[in-house]
Amino acid sequence: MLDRRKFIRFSTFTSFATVLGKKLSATENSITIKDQPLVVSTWDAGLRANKAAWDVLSTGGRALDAVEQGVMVTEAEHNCCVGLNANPDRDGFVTLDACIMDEFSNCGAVAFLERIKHPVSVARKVMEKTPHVMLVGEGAQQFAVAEGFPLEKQELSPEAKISYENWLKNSTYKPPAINVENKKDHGPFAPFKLENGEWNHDTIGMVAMDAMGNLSGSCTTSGAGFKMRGRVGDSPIIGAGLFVDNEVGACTATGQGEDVIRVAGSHSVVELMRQGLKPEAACKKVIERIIRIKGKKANDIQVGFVAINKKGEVGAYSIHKGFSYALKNGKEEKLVPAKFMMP
Ligand code: SD4
Repeated sequence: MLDRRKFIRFSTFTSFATVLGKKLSATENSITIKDQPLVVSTWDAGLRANKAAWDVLSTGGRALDAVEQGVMVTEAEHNCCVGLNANPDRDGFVTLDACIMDEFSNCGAVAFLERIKHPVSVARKVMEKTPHVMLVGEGAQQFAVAEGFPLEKQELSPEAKISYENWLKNSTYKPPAINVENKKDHGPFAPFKLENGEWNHDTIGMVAMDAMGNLSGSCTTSGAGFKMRGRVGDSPIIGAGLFVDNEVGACTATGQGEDVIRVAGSHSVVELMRQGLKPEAACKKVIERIIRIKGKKANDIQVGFVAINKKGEVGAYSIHKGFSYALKNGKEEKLVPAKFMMP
């Protein structure tokens, strides 16, 4: 039988759950609405992704569901660098990387995954249904199919076909250039500036806080365009492309994955927040660390971080001008240019 204290707590829980119209999976101790829900994600595609995340957050859903639903929007779009419609590797195959992490430090990832439309959802299945954190390549694909994900056709989207044919004319695999004015000259690593002067987005990373104040994050990408076959970047690496610590904050990264991995980027940002730095200051410190390591080569790469802390404060920083993040909460919805170290 329930004692009175337990009964009160239980009924508080159930009425809250009923008000929100959702089955809540959080423990009864965390049933306090102390924070407004919030979602941030990388680049302008984040604006559309945030809307789907907000549908979950604004109805009392879990941040984990929000960050999955959110980036699935981008995975299904036609763009250069996320999902099956993105640019292929140098052998002409689209290979995808993704990860997800929740408020309990559960995490799952897939890398070098082919012919599956929603890698982030496979990453979530890895987290929930296996004793592992990461599956790659053929094994990841087998697992996805066993879990009921359809195997899509192996074909390039019309846009990717054109990009790949253009790339094949020179097949350059030069170091990435950031200050280029058109697609033709860009190195294998996005982001790059379009002819209309806008920056193309690539990877989408998303971090969110739900109405319980719980944090989760996701990250999904096709990685670097025209990369070596088998290359995996930071995006599916927990601690590099994404890190969540429900006591402290969450961070995700975009840009040249090799240099994010080198400094365990997202984890480093969260650890700096743990030491008391605000999100922007923490992101800046890790960007400075990358620049210190790279020296002059930092001119040629872009890396950006965006982070939130447990208070719902948001911050971002990038090496170069041009990185922006999308933010949505109960009051506003906007694209915010990140501060940067170099023009
Ligand atoms: C990668 N970080 O695979 C990804 C790509 C990216 O901006 O975010 N580019 O390295």
